[in-house]
Amino acid sequence: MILTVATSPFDDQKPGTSGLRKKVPHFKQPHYAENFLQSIFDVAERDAGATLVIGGDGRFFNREVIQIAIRMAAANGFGRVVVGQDGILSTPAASNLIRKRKAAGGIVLSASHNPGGPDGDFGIKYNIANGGPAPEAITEATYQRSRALAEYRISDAPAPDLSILGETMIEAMVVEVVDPVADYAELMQTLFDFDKIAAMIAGGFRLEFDAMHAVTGPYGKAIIEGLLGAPAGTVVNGIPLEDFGGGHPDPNAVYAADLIAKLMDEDGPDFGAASDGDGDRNLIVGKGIVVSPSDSLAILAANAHLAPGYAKGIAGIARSMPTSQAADRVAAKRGLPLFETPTGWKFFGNLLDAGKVTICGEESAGTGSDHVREKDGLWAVLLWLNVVAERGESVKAIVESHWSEFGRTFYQRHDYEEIDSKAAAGLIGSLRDRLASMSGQRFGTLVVSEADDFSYKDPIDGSISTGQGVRILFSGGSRIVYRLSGTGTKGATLRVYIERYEPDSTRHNVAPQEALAELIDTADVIGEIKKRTGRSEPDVIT
Ligand code: G16
Repeated sequence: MILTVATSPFDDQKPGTSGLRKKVPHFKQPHYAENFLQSIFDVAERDAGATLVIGGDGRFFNREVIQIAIRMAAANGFGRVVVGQDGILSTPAASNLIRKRKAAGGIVLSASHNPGGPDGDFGIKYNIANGGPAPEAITEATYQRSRALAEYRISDAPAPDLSILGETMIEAMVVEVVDPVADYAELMQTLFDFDKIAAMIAGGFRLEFDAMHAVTGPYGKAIIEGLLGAPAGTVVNGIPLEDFGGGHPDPNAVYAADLIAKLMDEDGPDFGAASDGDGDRNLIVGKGIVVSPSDSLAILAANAHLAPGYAKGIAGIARSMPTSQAADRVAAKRGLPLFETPTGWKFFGNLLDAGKVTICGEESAGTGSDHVREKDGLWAVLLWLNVVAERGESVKAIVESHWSEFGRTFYQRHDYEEIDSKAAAGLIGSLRDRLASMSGQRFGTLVVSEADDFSYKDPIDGSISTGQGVRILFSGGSRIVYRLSGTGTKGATLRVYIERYEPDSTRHNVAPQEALAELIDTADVIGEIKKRTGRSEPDVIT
């Protein structure tokens, strides 16, 4: 029976950079998840009997909300739900299924790289029919709907057992439980030269993939150990756990320190990689070198044609504004269009749909292509492996030859986490107030050439997004960018992005901290970070 349940609106269901993310206890409030799901169903466009894809990264509370989502989908006119076995789907695999099944959209349950567990984070994201995150117009409409919601609809029938593959019914809706890996693995085989990579591995190339006890464990095992024939044990932390084993499933220098240490050892593997909670981020480490995400985007864009799926070349490149300008230099040299978008994968969707770009990426460890409409961690790992196999060079050699061809863009992101929200707003507000007088000001050897608050007009649908981050540009191409994260769940996180271009290859062999020293000091002077936040050091540098 379909029930209509009376509810009261919550005032804090505004989606951030990527869906609604809150602490688990917050999500556990009565009606909280139901209200947000009903708000999505009320604004999401679909025909009667449409298909909905549902999956999540397996974190704590995933099972409960999947059951609720299925029972609500049955009460909201969907004809079929396609759900990953045990409720598991990586974010890129969900994107692929939405596209392949011509679904009206998908619900992805994840808080990405944020920690999980009873006091950890949880999230709900809605993806549209192209497989990508809902654009701002839809997330805003969802928020407005959530503020006025008075009731939601749900079936009182229990959702089916999600451990069994196959079809069952709930009300008039089919629930189809699918293997979470199969379609995704099939797609990867259309893009990359699996034989060539497998031959490289059989020839003694050693690799390690850290799934961080998150969703990519089964994907990594099936693809890297299964299809590519890497020895058992190549995928470490490969069993998805509800609390990620107590770890922080964020593939960066802090949380993937063990993997990085192995790659810095002469006797260690040749190639290391990691992915995050929901499988859309990636970390690439070569022997003796950690590849910065912005460099990875530029290098993959410059080499993608070496993989069969991109042999015809790429149409263009898109990067989020805070991502370094390394990719711009590839685009300029290769005569390709380059698009600079606000932070958030949702801004790439229209460009990909219109065929304007093939490769997209972000400084936040995300790279992807037009094969789905999400960033894709394993895809990046496989493209890197394909490039390494094709070039027959080490990761380090490939990175260094890229720098000598295009110049090196030194880059760091400094995160100040859980700072006071008012202090954070004050810092950004003060920067905005000073923008008009900034041009021409000198800080040591640095002269400000331009300063603005980034806004973006989508070239396809004309929508405008303002207030996307304060940019201070210096003559010579250096930059400092300040913005507040849209994915945190406690206080505010200030992100400061710092970059400097160095064309001279005799000066490439310097640590970023050293190459960026003057800009790092200047970031504090201009941003008044210590004074306003009381913090003398960032919590994380990536
Ligand atoms: C999400 C978005 C990304 C964004 C990242 C960081 O990634 O999909 O586009 O770059 O958050 O956003 P912020 O700087 O606002 O915290 P994920 O992997 O968390 O879904």
